[in-house]
Amino acid sequence: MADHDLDAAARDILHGNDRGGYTIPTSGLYPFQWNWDSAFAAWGFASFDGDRAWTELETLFSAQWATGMVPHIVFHRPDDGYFPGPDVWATGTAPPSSGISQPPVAAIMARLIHERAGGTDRLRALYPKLLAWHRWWRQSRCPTGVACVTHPWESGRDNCPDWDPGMANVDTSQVGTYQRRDTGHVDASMRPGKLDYDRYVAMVQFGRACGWDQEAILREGPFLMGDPAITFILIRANRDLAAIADLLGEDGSEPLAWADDLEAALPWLWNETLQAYCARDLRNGAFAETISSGAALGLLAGVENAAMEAKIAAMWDKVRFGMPSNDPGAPSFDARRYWRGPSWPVVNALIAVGLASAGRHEEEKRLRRETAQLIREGGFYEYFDPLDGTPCGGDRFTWTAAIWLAWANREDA
Ligand code: 9WN
Repeated sequence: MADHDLDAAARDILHGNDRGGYTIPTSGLYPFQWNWDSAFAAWGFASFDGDRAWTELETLFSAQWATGMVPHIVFHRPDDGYFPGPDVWATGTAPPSSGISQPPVAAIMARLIHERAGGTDRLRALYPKLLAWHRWWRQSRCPTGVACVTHPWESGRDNCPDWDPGMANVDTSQVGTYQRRDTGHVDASMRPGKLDYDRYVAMVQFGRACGWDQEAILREGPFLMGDPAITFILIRANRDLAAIADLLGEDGSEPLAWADDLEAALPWLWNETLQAYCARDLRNGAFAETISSGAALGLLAGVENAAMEAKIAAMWDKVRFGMPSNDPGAPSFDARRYWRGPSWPVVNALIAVGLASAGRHEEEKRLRRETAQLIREGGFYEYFDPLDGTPCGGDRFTWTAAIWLAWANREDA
């Protein structure tokens, strides 16, 4: 298919997944609005419909909690095709939502959307909501400095080996029975395993039992790990928010100070053995035993580190198509199992934003070329085998279509 036909196909996917003001990630597997998926969807919409791009973000923020948290899933309307649904989360919010968040990429995307499609009034209305969400991250997810996740789903990189140390301590003895829905939609070998799911459910049950009291979750929850990827994303998002504040004539000093504090806390995530920033368990200090694609987001935050970059370059050189989500040399590497190896076009796009900011144009082009090749040859799938390019997971995927339109289809300068 020629690139202009792929552009049309990508727009068709965004329209097809549009449920009226928000997009679902893909029909069947994910029938609700997901947080960071929507931010990327908005970036894709901005390439042809600025108004619809802002609407996507506005709908997401219409579900913002009074605390400032923007939930990871918004259940705008019932659908029993996904587990765990609103009755399991039982957050009591309107609209119903999950009780955790997801990577705060919205401010990064809002700035890119504004550059591409304008919409200063829409940005102005969104600004206080973005600020409140970032403040929530600072108050409720940075207990010792770096950004932490209270559930692997909060990281957006669900079963990546980053979370193995924390997952090992989650007690599943009281979980009971439940019916998974994901494996009815895609091949089970491409999804997290049964023990992973038992642990995910145990964490949801804890949150529900304490009424989603975030302090209790931080203090006693079954899982709490520092995440280099979210820390990098939040540093960048805070600086982008400060730039947005400047543009709007607001005072951006608060998010700038949050970014500086996060950067100052980064040494706690430095893994001397692996020579990289790695996920680390707040409960017992244990580091993840592998380098993941999260480390490759360092440049997004302006964090340059030669030792880590050499490791990431070596990881990338071991595969043919984009950045693998896990080091192919690690025993935990699994080329098709979700976040334990596959290349994710959406993460490649985010890494590329960092590469472009750092002036690494050759690497950015290479990542774009490899990602575009995956899509041209495999279609708009959720993720891909990084060794042979086999498409995996859900098809007609919103964020893959979006990043094609916003980034991967770009001609080389
Ligand atoms: C749980 C929607 C989401 C993405 C995540 C991805 C996956 C959900 C799941 O799908 O997570 O949130 O059920 O597997 O890991 O990044 O936002 O596309």
